[in-house]
Amino acid sequence: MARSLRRAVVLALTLLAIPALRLRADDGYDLWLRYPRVADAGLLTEYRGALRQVDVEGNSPTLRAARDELIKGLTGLLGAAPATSDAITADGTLLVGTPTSSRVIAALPLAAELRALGPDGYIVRAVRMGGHRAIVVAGNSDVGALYGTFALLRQLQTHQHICAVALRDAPKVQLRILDHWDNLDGSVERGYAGRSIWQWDSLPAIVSPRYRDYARANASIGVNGAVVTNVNANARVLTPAYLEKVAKIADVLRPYGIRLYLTARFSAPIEIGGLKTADPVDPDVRQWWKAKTDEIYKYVPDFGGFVVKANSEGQPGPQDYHRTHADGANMFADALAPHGGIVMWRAFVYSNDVPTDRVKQAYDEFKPLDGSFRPNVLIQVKNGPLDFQPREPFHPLFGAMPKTPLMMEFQVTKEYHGQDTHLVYLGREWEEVLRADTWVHGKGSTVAKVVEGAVDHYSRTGIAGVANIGDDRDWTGSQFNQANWYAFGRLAWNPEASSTAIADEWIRMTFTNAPTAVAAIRTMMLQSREAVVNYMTPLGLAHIMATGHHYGPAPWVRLSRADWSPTYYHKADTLGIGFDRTASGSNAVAQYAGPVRERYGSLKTVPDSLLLWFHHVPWAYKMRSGRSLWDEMVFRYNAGVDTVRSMQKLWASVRPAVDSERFADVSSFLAIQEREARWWRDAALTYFQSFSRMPIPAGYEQPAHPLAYYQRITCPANRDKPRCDGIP
Ligand code: BDP
Repeated sequence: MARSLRRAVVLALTLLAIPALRLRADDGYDLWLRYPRVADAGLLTEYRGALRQVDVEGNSPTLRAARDELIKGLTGLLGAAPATSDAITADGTLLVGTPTSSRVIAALPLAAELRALGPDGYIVRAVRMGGHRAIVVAGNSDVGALYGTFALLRQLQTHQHICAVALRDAPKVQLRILDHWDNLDGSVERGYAGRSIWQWDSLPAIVSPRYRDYARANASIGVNGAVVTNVNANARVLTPAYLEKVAKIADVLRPYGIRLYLTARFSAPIEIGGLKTADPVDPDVRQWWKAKTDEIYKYVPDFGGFVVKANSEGQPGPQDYHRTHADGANMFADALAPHGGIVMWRAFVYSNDVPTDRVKQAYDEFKPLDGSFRPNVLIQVKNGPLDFQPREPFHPLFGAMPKTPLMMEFQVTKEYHGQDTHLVYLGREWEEVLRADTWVHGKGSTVAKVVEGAVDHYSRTGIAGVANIGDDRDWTGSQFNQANWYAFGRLAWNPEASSTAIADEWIRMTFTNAPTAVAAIRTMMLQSREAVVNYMTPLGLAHIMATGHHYGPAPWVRLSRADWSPTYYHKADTLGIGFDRTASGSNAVAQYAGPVRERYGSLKTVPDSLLLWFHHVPWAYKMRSGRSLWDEMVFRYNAGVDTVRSMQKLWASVRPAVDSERFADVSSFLAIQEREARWWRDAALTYFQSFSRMPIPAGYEQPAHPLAYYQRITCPANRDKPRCDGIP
């Protein structure tokens, strides 16, 4: 409410300030599928000539979806609906289908090339047929043809020539899945975009049209799975009343090639099954899950499977019965296998009694289980060993379980990155992790290659992203958060893709093709990740966010449980700061392969960006820049604030190219970000200064308030809205 009011005020002021509005106000609902008319006259002529008529051969729900999208897209982009046809009768036909749905496509000389691309691959190519110029969009499967359709539309949306179009692509990862941390009461854990889009109360009677737009958006970026419930699971979703609702959602997602998955609460046999135990080796428990799984497939015949969070943060799991993660995962795997379903078992675990460095625990628990999981189990591993921080080293499990498919888990929702308001393009962060070299089989065994199965030859591969989607009109709580949804899909499709190229595409499809504006917005996006690292957790700091909501700074917090406490993570004292994870400390660095271990383990070679993650360093330590560690910290915190200011300037420069509503929206959020970057900087520096006892060098802005002031600032515990009391 507060946010929509603020937006309305900002918009009204903007409207008053701009005498002639050239661009239609836009609330962002259409995401990157906006299809505005192509303004460049030359391109428009080219497109109209090449796409006079559309011939989608086949009538499956998926091919119908492709036809609908083409008509919508071309009508918008070209200014008039294309003719439809069922034959190539003239120059300028767009032919879409598969070798099965279309005899013409089957007869084209690209069959073998197409087959090599696998079920989801496609070819989009300018060809001549019967003396006529045509463009073919061919997939091996209907969904492949749908992906090809979106690829062609992307060419038009980003103003590429298509006369000689020649695209060929296939995903490098099989499972490209969005995880919704959505609860059955409509709330979203770590959601900053309103309520859940799944309207459980009105399902199955009412099927919101939004589900289809959600599916379209996902298909356009290659996402092919949706886990619709929170990892902190509720067994009720497995009851018939809910399965009926679940089935309705699955029906809408299916034509778009998206399978539905559910989270399984480990104790469901007790909670809804009336059993006394949930022990995974108990025959009654196993039979219960088998029957429950069979029942789910009656509602959703292509049900994808389960995600399970077990023995983590208080969730029930096999260890409650002195069984292993493998015993637990395999029980589900056995129930799912006859139907072709899979289990995504999360490795985000840490013990309740804090025996050791928290970042070591997932590796310690899972590595010994390598080889003991069923073939339809994937272990889902967060990108870093802690918890979705602005910067972490890659998780040491990647590369360490050659016999078990590991899938990547990214967090698209920005729990630890300023949530809805701060502009942070996560494509940059994910690219950094994916390109990190594990060195498990020598140089080039990057995390991307591990996840693709190219290092250990996994039979199943996957990437999951914790969704940032809610029922806000703009879907993601801010215009720029849409870019993270987009980048997630594109990187899941190809983990080796460039985050810069992805940003470029997204900007062109979402905002404008005007070259100077594209360049300005791209610069903002590419800078934004390092900015947030600098103003929140520079030099390898982590988890110094306030407890609970994780929004603002609170490095001073010390809780009864050490490994939930910021003080545990930064370990600042009068001598220095940082977590010693070398052999003289927790030795977490030993979980990495030789060359990585050596690089991170030595002060001489550890990159500045991870210095305090691995080392406890004296305040006066001389950095590569020549500054002392303390001065470097001051420098970085200030650089973070300065970058946000330069992002504001860049955004101001694109005003003529962006519609007023979204322009105002982003401007107001950038103003919040600038203020809160200062809040972060000043709170962190005044606190750390109480240990370093060194001055903030002249030339830098001095904190406006004493430490006690920052310590008094409070935010609502469950903040869907960014208002905290007392931010200076
Ligand atoms: C943490 C979140 C918590 C999640 C948990 C998880 O704060 O809400 O339940 O991750 O991934 O980052 O299970």
